[in-house]
Amino acid sequence: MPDNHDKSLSTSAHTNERDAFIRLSSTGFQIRHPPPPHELSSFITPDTQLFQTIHMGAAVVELSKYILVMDGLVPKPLILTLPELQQLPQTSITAFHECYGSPLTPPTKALWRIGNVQWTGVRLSHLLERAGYTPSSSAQFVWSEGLDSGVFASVMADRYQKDLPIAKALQPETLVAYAMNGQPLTKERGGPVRLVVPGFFGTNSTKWLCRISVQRERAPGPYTTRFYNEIDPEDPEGRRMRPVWNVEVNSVITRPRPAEVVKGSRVRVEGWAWGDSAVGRIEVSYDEGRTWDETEAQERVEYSWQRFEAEIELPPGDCMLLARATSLTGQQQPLENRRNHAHRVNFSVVAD
Ligand SMILES: Nc1nc2c(c(=O)[nH]1)N[C@H]1C(S)=C(S)[C@@H](COP(=O)(O)O)O[C@H]1N2
Ligand SMILES: [Mo]
Repeated sequence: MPDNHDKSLSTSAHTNERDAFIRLSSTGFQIRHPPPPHELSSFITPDTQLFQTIHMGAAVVELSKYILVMDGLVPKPLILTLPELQQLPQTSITAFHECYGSPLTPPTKALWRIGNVQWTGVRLSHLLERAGYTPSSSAQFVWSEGLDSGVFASVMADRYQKDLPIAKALQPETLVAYAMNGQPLTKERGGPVRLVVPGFFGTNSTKWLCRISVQRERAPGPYTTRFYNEIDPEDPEGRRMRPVWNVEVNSVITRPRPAEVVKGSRVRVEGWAWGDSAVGRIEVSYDEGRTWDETEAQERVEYSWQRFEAEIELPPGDCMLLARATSLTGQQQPLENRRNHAHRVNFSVVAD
């Protein structure tokens, strides 16, 4: 008997992408915290060091039933099994990955939920093209949905649902990914398939991805309406809201470490800088920002974070070092009160 299983999955009108959902492996909000910045020493962050954020529980997915649906304002809706997706043109991209932090409290604290990894999958633009997408005034957003559901902050959601502006969905960096750092996505990472939106906050990279839909309006679910909108810091009246999409310029100091005792007066400073726009200049200060020493961040690889190094001359004694990055588009890290405010490290210098 020929095995029609895969075929019937791709053609049956009754196929429901949610049939692949088995259960949540645990329920409720779950964060796996990243190590402190000074332990993030490698350019590519290994999975063991990369933070995880899960709102309602990690979905356990039955691979043989897994399908990805693309529908909405496209002339030829798609249904793809995992093997079908994996046969499409494959792309890899190195990109920083950052969690916005809690959507419940104003983001004034730095969390350093940050890493830098390589994702592999298919360009979302390629899938849109296969579905016959053509620009129109009605196609404004691309919605993405995960197989997870449940309660977060007392709000019930029947699915994790996000949206992107169509222009970002069409960018070559936006991927439907099935691997990270060369390995298939684990269950906690959103396997078998997730969205990856380099340059945008992690919240937009829908895990356990099962449906992509081209739509006219923003998505109506709680993760785009109640959660993950913020006051636009550029509004002088501090009232206008904006979706949590583009990552603002940010940086961390990885050397010296907190409480390190550095010998000799020449102190080597190292760190990472990132943002939706690439970073150009990095400034470091050891006098609370009265004076700054300037250095250039290393060039960005695709959407990677960028290394910076500086050497500064310091007198013996206790020191508080500050670093702030400026993007090539002129955005600069604030010194305080925002989630991307300048990182500070306290250490001391002793004579050689
Ligand atoms: N389906 C689904 N996708 C999701 C989430 C989720 O809870 N459910 N969390 C989001 C958030 S807030 C972040 S920061 C990233 C985290 O991805 P990671 O756990 O692989 O680091 O996934 C995003 N995608
Ligand atoms: Mo997040």
